[in-house]
Amino acid sequence: MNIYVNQLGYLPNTAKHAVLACPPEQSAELSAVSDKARICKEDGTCLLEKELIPFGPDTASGDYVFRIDFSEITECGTYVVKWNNETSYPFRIAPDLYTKLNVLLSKALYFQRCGMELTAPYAGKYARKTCHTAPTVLWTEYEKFLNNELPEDSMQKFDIRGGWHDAGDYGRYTTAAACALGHILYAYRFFPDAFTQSLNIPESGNGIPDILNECRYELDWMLQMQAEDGSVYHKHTTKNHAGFVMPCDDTNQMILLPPSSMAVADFVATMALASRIYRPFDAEFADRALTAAKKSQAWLVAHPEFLFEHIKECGTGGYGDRSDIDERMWAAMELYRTTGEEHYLELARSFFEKHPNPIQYGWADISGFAGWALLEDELTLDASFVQSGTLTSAEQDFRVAYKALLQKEADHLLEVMTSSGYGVALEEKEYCWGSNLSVLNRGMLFGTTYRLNPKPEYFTAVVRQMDYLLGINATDYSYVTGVGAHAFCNPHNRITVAAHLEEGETIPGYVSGGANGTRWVDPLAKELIPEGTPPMKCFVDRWECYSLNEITIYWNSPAIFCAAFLDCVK
Ligand code: 9MR
Ligand code: ZN
Repeated sequence: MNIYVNQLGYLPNTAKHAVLACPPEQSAELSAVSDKARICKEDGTCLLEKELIPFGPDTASGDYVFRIDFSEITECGTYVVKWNNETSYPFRIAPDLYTKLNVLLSKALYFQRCGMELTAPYAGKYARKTCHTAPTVLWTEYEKFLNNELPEDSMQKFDIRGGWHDAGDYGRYTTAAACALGHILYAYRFFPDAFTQSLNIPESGNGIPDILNECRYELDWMLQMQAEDGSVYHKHTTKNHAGFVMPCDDTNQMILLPPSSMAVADFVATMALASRIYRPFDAEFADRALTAAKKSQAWLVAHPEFLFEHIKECGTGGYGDRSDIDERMWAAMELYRTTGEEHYLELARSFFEKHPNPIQYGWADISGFAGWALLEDELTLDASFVQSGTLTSAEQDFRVAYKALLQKEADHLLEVMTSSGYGVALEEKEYCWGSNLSVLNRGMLFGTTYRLNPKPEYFTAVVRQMDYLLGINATDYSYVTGVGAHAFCNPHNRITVAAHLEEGETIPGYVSGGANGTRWVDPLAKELIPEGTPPMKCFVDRWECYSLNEITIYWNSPAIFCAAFLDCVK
């Protein structure tokens, strides 16, 4: 039996729940105990006694679940939940929990930086040497290069540097980068007050919010991924993943893999969005980003077909896709929002009509970002924000259609959430590789819906998704390193593995991929997790388990969005 709490804690005025779970065979015994749950302060004084709320069997975890609601406690402090002889991990109630979480989540991106030395003033004991600065070659010339079949001077070499390592590997992938930047730039656009803290990075103090400084590091790399003709390379990696060595010791040849239409469209969208966001701080960069976006948009228009070649000889991340409608929709929508030119809106609408459910926020389907662009002025909490241009009837129409879809999806997901004993808006079949991204995507969707239609249920739904991430899940872990009394601490991250840190030590602020019921191809996960384990429990905190416990930039980024929402939205 276990009592699960949000190990980070709870905001004073939001919904607070804990979950008491046991194996189904103990449920009768548990129901017979008439004890109430007690919410106690650190010194043992109990503030509140609450009846357990029986939920019953929870399919995703296989547990029999009771819930404890203690929303009425609003006093700041450190608490535990007790029931019978069980005690939860301690947690806090405080107004700034999500501000602090956001700093950690954002600073983790600094630790992903490639192509520069991380020095002690910013990286502390995780300081490390520079990496991946040697020239890159094209995949089409790579074999010849290796076999010395091409004279040195006829090779095309590219000096591409910087960006964030994607994950526990050292690759850099355009669509993954766009996904992370989309979450973060919109988090900043909608909730700028959540980003006033210093991240203690080399650019700190330059008058630009640090979150934008950090994103700029990725944007500058992305700009280099644009080819002469306006297409954009899909990825920039070695042929195979490096071993578990420090990035500076990964000296394998870097390669540029061929463009994909998703990469081009994502590039257009990200640059058009960045152009708007950075304009008040750096007009030169804003112009450059927009020019780059338009150049790639011209390529997209000239190449209306879906383009993606899965190159199986290259063993790094695939980031394959089956459709580029969502990316093209996002690109057109961002260009419309940045330039005000009507034809982009029409183009975006034409892709919208072709998309069955354009409200996704993951790397494979980023259609929801187009919705954020469409509704930007309605979603932002930035008091100084002024939407340029007038609202045409075509746009008005589009907004009505989009909002109806969003509302429908949010209501459907509320039902999914209500059918989970743990309050997570994930169906049993949705615990796949990176399930925490799906959880956080739902958090972002609820948050977006709440801003348009402030029903308390949507707000609480955002809280519940973060509760899941931070400890109210059947694994007993907080899925953010360094956050909570029992946070996972063995991420699949080459840097922390190669550094041979002490037991339990790790760089804070990383989000784990989370439970993965599909068991996939990961040998240790398969060995350690018995067949038939309920999906929410398919997790082990072992660094070898790449399909469970890797970290990525786009698992941190939606957490940044949700944390910023909870920090600012009342
Ligand atoms: O996050 C990706 C996940 O959704 C996919 O199922 C998985 C297999 O294709 O790949 C994940 O992405 C990995 C990427 O390919 C390479 N860098 C690490 C990423 C996280 O595991
Ligand atoms: Zn690197």
